[in-house]
Amino acid sequence: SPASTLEFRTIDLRGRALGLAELRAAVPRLAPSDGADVEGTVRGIIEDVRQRGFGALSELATRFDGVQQRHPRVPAGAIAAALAGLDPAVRTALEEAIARARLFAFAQVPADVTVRPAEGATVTQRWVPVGRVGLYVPGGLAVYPSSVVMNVVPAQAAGVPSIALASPPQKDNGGLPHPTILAAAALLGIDEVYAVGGAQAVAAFAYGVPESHDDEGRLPAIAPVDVVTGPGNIFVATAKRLVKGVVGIDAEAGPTEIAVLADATARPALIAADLISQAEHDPRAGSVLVTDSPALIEAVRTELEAQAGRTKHRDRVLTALAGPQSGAVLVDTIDAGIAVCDAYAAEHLEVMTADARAVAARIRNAGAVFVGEFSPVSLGDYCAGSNHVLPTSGTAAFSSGLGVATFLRAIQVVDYSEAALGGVAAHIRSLSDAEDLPAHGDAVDVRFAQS
Ligand code: HSO
Ligand code: ZN
Repeated sequence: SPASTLEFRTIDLRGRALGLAELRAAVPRLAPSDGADVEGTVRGIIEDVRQRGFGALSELATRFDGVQQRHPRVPAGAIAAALAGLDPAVRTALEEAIARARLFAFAQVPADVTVRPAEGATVTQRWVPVGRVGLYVPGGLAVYPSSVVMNVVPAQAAGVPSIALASPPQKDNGGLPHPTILAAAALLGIDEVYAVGGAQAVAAFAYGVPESHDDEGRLPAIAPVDVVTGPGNIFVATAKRLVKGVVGIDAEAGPTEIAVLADATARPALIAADLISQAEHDPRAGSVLVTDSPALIEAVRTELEAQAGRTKHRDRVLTALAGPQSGAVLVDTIDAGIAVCDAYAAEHLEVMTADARAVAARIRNAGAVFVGEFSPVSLGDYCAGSNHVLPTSGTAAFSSGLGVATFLRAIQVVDYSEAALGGVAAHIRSLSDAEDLPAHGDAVDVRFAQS
């Protein structure tokens, strides 16, 4: 039941010297749901798509989306029409978002490196993009053209030659995906779009759908992809987990999170606005304030009460703020606050302290850090140039947000001359004998045997 008045708990860690494990247990966070309950259903859908191809996709579109569909490929004309119908202000904003995201993504493309361990010997790390990517774009409550930008731009900057997009068919849009999604695809130059939702889209991308024929003629194939990215509900997340290994996937995104590390100099109205902005996504979203100032907590609480009362998605926001995944964490010092933030490893961390830049530089675990009062998370969600697909649920401790690297592999290229191989032949012999794999040494020695 949605909360009607503000609840936002305080966790008081003052006077307690907690280690990392204790801090991780103390910070507000939902226990991750592993999707075990929907796994059976999702397995069934994946198998069905693998075995019956377009027949299965068509039946699932009727069952889950309420649309009749012969083939899910969105016609080029429909994509062009969606762009023509896009609000000009949204178009201009998306174009600016794309330009800034491209600036950052193209700058990330890593250079190949070559070392020369000896005369006549080189070892190279050569970066190669994956051949094909499938991007899933949800179509339910959350229709995010900005997420199309954030997924497509790094794949294009990486040089991925083939990018396909799937998004659920909409009953009230003639069985096409949401027009804003189609328009964003058009702006990015993506013309391969499928009206397929949920686990079936992930299955179609992972295994491909072979060409087939029906009474009306040919049903062209969907080629399998190498990497599936994009957010989605529990069915999509479970499907991605199940096809992982067959294809690469981006991180399994949990509910979005914001942490704000602030001292008494911060402006409570800004902190409250930013906590609400991410709580707006999802009743399970996490909004966390970490501070050494009890007075700030009270002031933020007052602001949350006032601002939440007049925000559009009030019920969702109040539910998120009241949840065990949200609250204020009170610490003795900003140094202790940094330790709390590193233990929490937020998807988004805002730093609003007297010397925000210096504090931000000391943060080790976060998906993205937003420095000072003019760098809110909303900026990063749309127009900063940074990517908004970021590690959630503490996974920022070991993983990174979406970027060019998501779509690249490093191939190691070994190129030795005869003399260079001769220079290490005795070492290879010693090591192969030590591992009781003498044929390894033989494979080198045979090259130097007189015949
Ligand atoms: N804050 C979300 C991304 C988003 N916000 C999309 C608005 N649209 C997760 O980083
Ligand atoms: Zn957001």
